[in-house]
Amino acid sequence: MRFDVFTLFPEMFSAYLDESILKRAQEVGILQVGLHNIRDYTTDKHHTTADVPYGGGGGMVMKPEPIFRAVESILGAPPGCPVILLTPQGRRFSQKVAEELAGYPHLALLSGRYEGVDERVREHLVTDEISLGDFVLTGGELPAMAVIDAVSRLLPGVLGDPDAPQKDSHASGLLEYPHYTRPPEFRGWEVPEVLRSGNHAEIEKWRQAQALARTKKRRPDMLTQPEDEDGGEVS
Ligand code: 4GX
Repeated sequence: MRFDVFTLFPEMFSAYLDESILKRAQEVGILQVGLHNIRDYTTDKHHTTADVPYGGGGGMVMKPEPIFRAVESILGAPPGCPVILLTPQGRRFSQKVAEELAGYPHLALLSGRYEGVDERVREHLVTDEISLGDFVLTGGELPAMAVIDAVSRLLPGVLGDPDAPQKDSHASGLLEYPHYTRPPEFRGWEVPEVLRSGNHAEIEKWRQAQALARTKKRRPDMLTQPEDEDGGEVS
């Protein structure tokens, strides 16, 4: 699968993508990420990427020309893949959305800064808008990285255990049960006896009960609303 990211800060992505699981996914060729600096697609002397808003009100808005030039020179006109804008006004990102996106061979991600992008970019270039959640970030780079991460780990061969994505909390519809590792006692706090019993049927029963109790307490919405009908507020 390939992602092409359009951003004013491509360097922000490298530290995250060039470590651990996503690094290996790129090395073995399961994942490709192209990072494109929108500033490289300006044509004016000062490499202007943003300007003041029509109608006033302060702040800056990203200009349409460099964004169209960048996306169309990499992906063609019209682009042959979804072009996703990261914005608090988008549909809420979730495991279900990650699964949907993992079905595409190629995605473009557009990370905005300032007050956002000129509306003509949304209307005539962007095909989907995704929000990481109802909070305000300084830019769309972190949400783009979250999308790349959550989608990439679903691709066959990225995780060591091929069943891992099906075992995920949210894929199962329940929060995860508690995890323990050695030592069996730490500062007087013991690992539950059942986990050390070797009785795998009992262990499975305990884990399911724990997952259900935890979900009831922390995320009752996950039990009443199937998958992820968020019904939440919109910014
Ligand atoms: N989930 N932000 C984007 C600038 C912007 C605004 C509108 C395009 C359109 C965010 C989030 C988020 C802040 C990133 C505003 N770009 N993005 N930025 N939450 O808060 O996705």
